[in-house]
This record gives sequence, C-alpha cells and structure tokens, in this order.
Amino acid sequence: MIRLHHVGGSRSFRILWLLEELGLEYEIRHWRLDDGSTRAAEFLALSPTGRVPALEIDGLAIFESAAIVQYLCERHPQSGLAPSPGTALRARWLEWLGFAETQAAILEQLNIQHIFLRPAEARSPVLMKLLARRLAATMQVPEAALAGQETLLQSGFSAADVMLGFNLPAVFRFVRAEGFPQLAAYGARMARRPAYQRALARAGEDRLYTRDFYEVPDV
Ligand SMILES: N[C@@H](CCC(=O)N[C@@H](CS)C(=O)NCC(=O)O)C(=O)O
Repeated sequence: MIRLHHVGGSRSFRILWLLEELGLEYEIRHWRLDDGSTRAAEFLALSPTGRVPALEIDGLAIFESAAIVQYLCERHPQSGLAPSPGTALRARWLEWLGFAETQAAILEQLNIQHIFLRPAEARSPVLMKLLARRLAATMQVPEAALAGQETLLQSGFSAADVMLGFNLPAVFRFVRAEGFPQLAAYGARMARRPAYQRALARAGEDRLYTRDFYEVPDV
C-alpha cells in the first residue's frame, strides 16, 4: 500500500510525479496548509515538522522529498531513474537531489516575503532583491549543465529531473526566463512528460500563486 500525503502546488508534487513515472499504484490524501490540519497529532506522526510530502509505504512513513525519491528509486532499480550506488554518475545524481532542495529553500523564502508575510510592511524589498539574486545564481548551474543535453544527467531522464523540474514553474515567477533559455526549454520539456501531466491531473488546486510574476516593489 502506498499513500501520499499531499498539498496542491507543494513539494509533494515531486513524489506524485515520480510515482507516475514509476507506474505504481497509490492513493493520495489531500491536506491544506492553511487550516491547521498539518499541525495535528495525526499528521505530525507522519512528518514531525508538519511538512509535506510524507509517504506511507508498506507500513513505513517517510518524510523529506529527497529521501522519499531515493527510497522509491532503490525499490525500483529497474526503472533506470537512478544511477547505481557507488558510481560517479550516482554522485552527480545525489548532488542534483540536494541542489534541488537548496533552490527550493530560496523559493520558500521568496514565497514568505512576497505572499505569506502580513502585514505587507513586514516584507523587505531588500531581502526580496537579495533572494531573487541568490535564486538566479542557482539557476546558472542547471543552465550551464543543460547546454547540449536534454536532462540533468547526460545518461538521460532520472529522478533528479523530478526533484529539480518541480521547482521550475515557481522559479520563473521570481526570475525572468529570458536569461535562462536552456532552463526554460528544459522546464517546458519536463512539463510535457506524460507522467507529469498525469500527476498534474491528480494534484489538486495550487492555491499559492495568483500572479505569473512577482516584481520586487520599488523602495
Ligand atoms: N525539505 C523538505 C521540505 C518540505 C516542506 O517544507 N514542504 C512545505 C511545502 S512545499 C511545507 O509542508 N510547508 C508547511 C510548513 O512549513 O508548515 C522536503 O523536501 O520534503
């Protein structure tokens, strides 16, 4: 039995997408981040900081998206979504898994600054600008890696693309795509994958973003 604990538009989409890439059967339990339910004991038993994703699988509960991705890939080595442990390619794959979270953490700070912080005076345009620059710096890395290849690893599509690919629609809400042609094309390629589309159809509403682009307000 596989049950994904999911919030629309959140990092749990990575797991939803990966489950579709793996062709596994699973159920989804939908949660909201704005009704206190992820702070209840029932959810904290699955994910002690009250964050999604959490995955129940054969009696085990796992949190942290990169850990879940690694675990699912280990259970399904035949999927080819992760290079073999101990190889140089595996080192690159693991780097991308961690890197995707480095980038997601900056996105989270941008979300806090542009969307969640109340009252609006508590927001800092200086910090917004700094965070957008830090985000752009992370974007340079896959931009360079993708020159001449379609996926993060030269060997082809892997779960690293799922980890990073999830970030991209959000990334381009804070940094314009113009300076990042490889990354923008890659994002569009990932979104065209049938498994991505199937995941999107089951994902539920993304309530976070109401604008295509979040400008830093003038100070
Ligand atoms: N490093 C964790 C981060 C999980 C995380 O922060 N998830 C967000 C949604 S994208 C969340 O649940 N936030 C709710 C909260 O912070 O209370 C992972 O990759 O799973």
